[in-house]
Amino acid sequence: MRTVLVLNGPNLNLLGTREPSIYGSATLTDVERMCHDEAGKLGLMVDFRQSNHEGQLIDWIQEAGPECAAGRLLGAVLNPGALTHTSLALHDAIKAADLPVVELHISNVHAREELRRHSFVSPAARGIVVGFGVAGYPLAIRGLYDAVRSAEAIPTSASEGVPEEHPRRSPGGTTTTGSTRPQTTSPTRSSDHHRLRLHPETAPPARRDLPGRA
Ligand code: DHK
Repeated sequence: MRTVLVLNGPNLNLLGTREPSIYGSATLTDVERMCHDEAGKLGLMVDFRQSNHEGQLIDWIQEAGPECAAGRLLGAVLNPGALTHTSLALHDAIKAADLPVVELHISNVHAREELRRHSFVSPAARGIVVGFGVAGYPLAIRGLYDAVRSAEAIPTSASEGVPEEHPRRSPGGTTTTGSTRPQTTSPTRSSDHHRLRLHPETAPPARRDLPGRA
């Protein structure tokens, strides 16, 4: 069973009492429970952590890279707290680890002070969830799961015809495989590859002609 890492940065240990008009009344323990509930529905485990220290978050991201490459970790949901707006080092760590990350903010940072509108993390993130309160955590887990599964369903040119284990592209352009991840699709013929480019759960609905149009 694969794990999703959920990382929380500075001051998020104070959730529940910290500026509740902005961050709500749920505690970080409540959020952890929500993450476990959502991950359970997806057949994932959760590794939920919080630190007030930038270096600790960077160490965890660095350690997550090989776990992800080995197929034991799906990726990470990261609420970097205020480090969002200051930390090029977090950006670099995500890139260096080649880690799929969903950046998450409880509040809508774009509707707050100007200084919260810039994120060093966003350019390194696979996706961003902003402004849904703590309900964003399960949304981010779901989004990460769908994004990673969609990417895994797209064969690389190096993997054409070798589909039993879904390869993951490593930074050097070679591929690594992980055998522990849950597989819901298993392309066995090259003719299946085109069909798998859009994951059924994430594919946009079929376009319908507007009423009255020929
Ligand atoms: C949390 C923080 O601690 C702030 O520094 C960010 C973010 C916003 C949040 O909304 O989760 O600016």
